[in-house]
Amino acid sequence: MKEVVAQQKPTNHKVLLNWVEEMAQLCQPDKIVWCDGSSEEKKRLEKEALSTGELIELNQEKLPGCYLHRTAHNDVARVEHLTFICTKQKEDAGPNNNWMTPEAGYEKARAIFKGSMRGRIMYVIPFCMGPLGSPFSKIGIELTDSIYVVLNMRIMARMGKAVLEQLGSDGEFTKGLHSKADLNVDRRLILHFPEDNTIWSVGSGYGGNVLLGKKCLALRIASWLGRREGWMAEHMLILGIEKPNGEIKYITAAFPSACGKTNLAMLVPPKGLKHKGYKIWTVGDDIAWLRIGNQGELRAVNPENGFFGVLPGTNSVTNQVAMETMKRNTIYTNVVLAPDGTVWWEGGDGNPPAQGIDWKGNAWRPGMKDADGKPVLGAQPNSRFTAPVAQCPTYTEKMNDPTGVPISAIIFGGRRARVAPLVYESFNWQHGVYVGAQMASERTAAQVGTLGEVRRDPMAMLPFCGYNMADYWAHWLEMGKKLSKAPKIFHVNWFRTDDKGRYLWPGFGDNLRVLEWILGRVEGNVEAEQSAIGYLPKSGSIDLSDLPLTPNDVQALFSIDRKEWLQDLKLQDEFFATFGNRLPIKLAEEKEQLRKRLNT
Ligand code: OXD
Ligand code: MN
Repeated sequence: MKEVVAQQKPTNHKVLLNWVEEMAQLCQPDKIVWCDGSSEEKKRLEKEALSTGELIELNQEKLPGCYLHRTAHNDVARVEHLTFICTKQKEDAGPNNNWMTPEAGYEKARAIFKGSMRGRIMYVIPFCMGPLGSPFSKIGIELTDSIYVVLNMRIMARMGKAVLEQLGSDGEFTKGLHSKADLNVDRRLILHFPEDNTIWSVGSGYGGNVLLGKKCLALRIASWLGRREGWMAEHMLILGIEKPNGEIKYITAAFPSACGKTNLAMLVPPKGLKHKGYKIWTVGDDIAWLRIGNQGELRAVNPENGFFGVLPGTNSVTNQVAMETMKRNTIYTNVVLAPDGTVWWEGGDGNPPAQGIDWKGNAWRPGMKDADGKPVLGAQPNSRFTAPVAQCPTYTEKMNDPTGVPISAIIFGGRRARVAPLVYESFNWQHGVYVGAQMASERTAAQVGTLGEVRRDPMAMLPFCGYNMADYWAHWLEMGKKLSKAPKIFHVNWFRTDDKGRYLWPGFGDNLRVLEWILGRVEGNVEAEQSAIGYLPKSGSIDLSDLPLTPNDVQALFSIDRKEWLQDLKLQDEFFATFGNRLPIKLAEEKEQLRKRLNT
């Protein structure tokens, strides 16, 4: 190591200083740089990244402050098969996680980290998930050899000097170590050591694997901390619905990755409902930290400070608010670079450029085919934008409220062509927890694997629950007992298709129609019908005016096919059985009661 300490140390936190020193001994960087979060630092890092090609400058007139980044071709999504929870006991990680002992994890990863930062700088990023000083918030330190990571973390979290000040000389923090190493997939590991409050990520440069505040801390480690400390970390958007009388109700919604959380969080009221005067406020699009408030209500904070959203399919019709948000100060990852220095992606606005450079850095034309005759995509299907939440036209200062926002309803939802109806309400909290626990969804491009395959994804947390999911469900049930004003729990499915595979529901802005029904149920002023699976909207209780739906479509959207549900229950049986006797008895009972109702 040429120069271990390049700056005056900006902290006297001994544990932190010793740990940075120890990690530097392991990774052998040429230099250590403590990030202060200043705009000078941002400029310096951008300049450096431009000089190495880590960033490409976009047209600064059309996209001020925007840059393009390309990942390695083999490094475009989260790698669930290389993501591990390292606990002393295998049962504590549960069948929902890949597991290693902490000793094995540290040993394997240490061999890859060893000397991995030679010739590179190790950046020390102090960051805070949640508003600084809020009782919800947690501090982390990420050590990384990637400027892309530093610049993304600047957007995604509160970071820099103020965080070190908050940490003081002995505050607790999550220790995150990241190195790109050689980006070799055979030497890639995303390891979590919840018993040590530590994350080690090596061999990747893709956001979901390396922005350690996001999935690794704010979900996997935080879910573990939440159980210990009596709160919850969830894969949920948070939005406020302002009614014409000015009252705002907040809801959270858990959908699996790339199933429209960002779109719902930024919903624009559709033409047909505009006259009703609803306004939507975006508090968060991916993660919610939930605590019980003084009045026994559930309160939510978005721990993040930016969006890391999926681009393909995002356009001015599907998400006008996101398009506005990413017009400046945005990092685009893995999209087409047009000759005029702007960017394009499949399902984006306007026509593709007649020629451009694709996400792999190759010359690209629309309609190109590969050697097998398959279309060559210009943008990677999991291409992303990173943009500050504060740039969102539906941004609300409530995002910085240290006490969070009160939650009136929790929505679970998956991407399912069949089985689940458009919306239903659970009978009560316990039944709602079961509804979340049996969630299933088709696999998307956000994780490596077979697209479209249906898998159970309880609470949309399968890839993110940092401990045994059976214990996580028990924690949900316990939280319900402590909530004297528990939110109602609903399930939605925007993705139901007809026999020809056509989506039955228009989705996007029109999802407000379903949210309106949900609010009505919360306030007790719309009607529902009891069914075997929960409360369904009574005919006419959801405003479907001006929608091009045939009576058959409506029937199909709200129908429950008992045979399909009973078949699905068999898959639930298999899934729940993997948790053995750790499965809370109450969930097994809910499942059997559903079977009984379906058979009656
Ligand atoms: C995400 C994901 O990036 O869930 O939010 O993969
Ligand atoms: Mn997500």
